[in-house]
Amino acid sequence: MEIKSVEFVKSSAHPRECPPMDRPEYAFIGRSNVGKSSLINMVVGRTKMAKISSTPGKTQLMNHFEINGDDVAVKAGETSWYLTDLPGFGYAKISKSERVKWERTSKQFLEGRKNLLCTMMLVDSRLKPQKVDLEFMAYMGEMGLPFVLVYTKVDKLNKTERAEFQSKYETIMLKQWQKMPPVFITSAVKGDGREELLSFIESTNVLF
Ligand SMILES: Nc1nc2c(ncn2[C@@H]2O[C@H](COP(=O)(O)OP(=O)(O)OP(=O)(O)O)[C@@H](O)[C@H]2O)c(=O)[nH]1
Ligand SMILES: [Mg+2]
Repeated sequence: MEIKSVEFVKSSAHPRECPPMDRPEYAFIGRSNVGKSSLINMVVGRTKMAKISSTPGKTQLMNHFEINGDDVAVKAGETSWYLTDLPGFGYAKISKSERVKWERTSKQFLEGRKNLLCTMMLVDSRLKPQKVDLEFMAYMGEMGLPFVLVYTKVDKLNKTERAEFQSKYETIMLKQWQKMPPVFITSAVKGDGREELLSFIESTNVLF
């Protein structure tokens, strides 16, 4: 699928402020600093759509981006869709009340957003499987929320390290799951995984 247009729609503090649920949506979720905003920029082919920072906790609101907006999409005979950048979790320096608020808002968003076809669960390929990530996937599984697993920053690993990471992650996942969810191996720096993510989205859009 070609990205013909990208437009920032709005930032929302609460699910009820989010744009209408009138088209397919994909949300990027994961720990602070995992690379959600960077990956969104890489996928849409813009360097500065979603704000990036080396300080964790940069994205505090839910940011909706409209891809191939109606005019363009209608012409091409495709649907327009949303990419959503969600605030990161698991940042050690935030207060307990902030953490509780994040969890409540995110869960309300995920459970109430009927047009959300899939959540992209990002995990950092430089770290060993993190408890909060595994717990969050368990929650999505219990709620029946579809998700895929996205390994980020693979440009930091060599070929052997990548293979090791994948096999370790799979071993841990398979203790909790009967089978692996779809996996995407990505680098926002090198562009790895872009085509794969876009073709996944294209084939999922038809389910809407
Ligand atoms: N080497 C490398 N660095 C990356 C990659 N993706 C992101 N980064 C870096 O990781 C840091 C965090 O990236 P962000 O995209 O802001 O992460 P985020 O998940 O949106 O973070 P929050 O908004 O704080 O939750 C930045 O310094 C990025 O430049 C990648 O694929 N490779
Ligand atoms: Mg961000």
